[in-house]
Amino acid sequence: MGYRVAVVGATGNVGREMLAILEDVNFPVDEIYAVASRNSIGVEVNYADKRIYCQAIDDFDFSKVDVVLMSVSGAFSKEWSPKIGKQGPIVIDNSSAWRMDPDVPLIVPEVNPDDASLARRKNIIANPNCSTAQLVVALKPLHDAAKIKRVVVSTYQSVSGAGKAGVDELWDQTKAVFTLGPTEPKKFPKQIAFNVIPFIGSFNDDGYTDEEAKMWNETHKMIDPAIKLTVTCVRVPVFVGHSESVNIEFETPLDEDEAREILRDAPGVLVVDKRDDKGYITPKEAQGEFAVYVSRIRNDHSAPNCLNMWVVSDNLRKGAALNAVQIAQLLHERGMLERAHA
Ligand code: 11C
Repeated sequence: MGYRVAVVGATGNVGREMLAILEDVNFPVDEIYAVASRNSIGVEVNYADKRIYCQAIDDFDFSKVDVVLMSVSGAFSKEWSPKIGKQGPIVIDNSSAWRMDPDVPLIVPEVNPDDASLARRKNIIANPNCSTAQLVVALKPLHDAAKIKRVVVSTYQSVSGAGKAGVDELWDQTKAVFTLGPTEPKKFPKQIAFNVIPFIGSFNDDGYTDEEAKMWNETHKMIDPAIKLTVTCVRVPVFVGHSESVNIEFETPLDEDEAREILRDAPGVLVVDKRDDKGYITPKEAQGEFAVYVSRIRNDHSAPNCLNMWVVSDNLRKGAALNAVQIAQLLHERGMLERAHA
């Protein structure tokens, strides 16, 4: 026996990935519904070998489902997640709206699965920002081994993090450079084709961006508020896959060999770390995969108890849809979606 599942925002990049991954991981589904805004009524999406047609969120009866996977804007989620949660299902929300709410668990199943016990407080669970999700999967096992004091991260984030409009802009600008000349930027503040942009999200008063602040706030909530982080988020002309250069300072000694062994045993991590051309992972290879890849693990010769590493993952998967589905699996394993069986 399975569950009744609704995917809200089913026509977007992440919504479609959610439907694909539910099938890939054989999540026990009895009934599946695609839900979206009124503009998408009747739009067809695929689940397994079926076509399903989007229903409008305003008319949808959420009391008939057990779990909702939600991929919508923060403002939309602020309005809708509590309304849906009050009707009974647990909402697993991919937006930034609820992540720092003390009554909403923020979960990466490999990192803090026990926080799922708080899910019924509001019937909402938050999925972290894509760049945080892959970072914490790699940091947690190292923190357990040698207590992390400080992390310095620079990200190289793909345009799909900014949704379909981001993907379209890179595609259009890349073509235009060879034909009509560069087009005016719309989604990104500057030309992204053949360029990099050291700015994602919006500026905070201290000069950091909200994307950068999400990475330390969410890491504090999921792993340990004592870890100091400093972050620079950069958009790069890559379609899918976020990369991160990560420097870690530990309280106690941990060398590159020990870190490699710990990460080889860590859930969700795949270490690809040899000193040859095939011995490290780029976003192109991570696209469509489930793992968080760690490569280029090196002792930092400039400071004691410090390591460098390179962390890459598919931002639409571990950074969004896969993590959401893994949360649903966690709830299933812990008997927290029992309504379907009542
Ligand atoms: C990006 N990480 O790459 C952002 C997108 O808080 O869920 C995700 C924003 C969020 O643009």
